[in-house]
Amino acid sequence: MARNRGLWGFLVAGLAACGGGGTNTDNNDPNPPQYPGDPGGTPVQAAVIDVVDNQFSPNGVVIAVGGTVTFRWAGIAGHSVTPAGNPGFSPTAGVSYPPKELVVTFNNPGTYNFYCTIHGVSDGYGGQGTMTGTIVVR
Ligand SMILES: [Cu+2]
Repeated sequence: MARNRGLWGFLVAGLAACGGGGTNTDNNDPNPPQYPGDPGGTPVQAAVIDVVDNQFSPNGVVIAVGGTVTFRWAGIAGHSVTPAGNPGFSPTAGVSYPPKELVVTFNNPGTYNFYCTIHGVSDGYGGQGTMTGTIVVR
């Protein structure tokens, strides 16, 4: 039981440190989240990213300037789509559940990192911090 309280304390502290959102670029974070980066390949006009437990699938896409990314919630747990640093994008989504879709149009070239505020923060949920993704526009 003490072990469980310790874990929950850690999780609560992690969420509090994050402030429920923001840019997730805290330089004092000893374990900052990793982003997948450019997956390569030919840009497409429209891509779909499934928001599942607990990852973005795929976690990297390349789209053409003016193209769209549709985020499609398909998990049991709640997840957000939150831009990390610059450039950002909008609209975004706070912690959400199916059925939900979020369509974002990207009109400027760049590398757009994003994460889930629950599962992509620092060490993340259960020490995994893996719910991050990268959209490359070129
Ligand atoms: Cu999540």
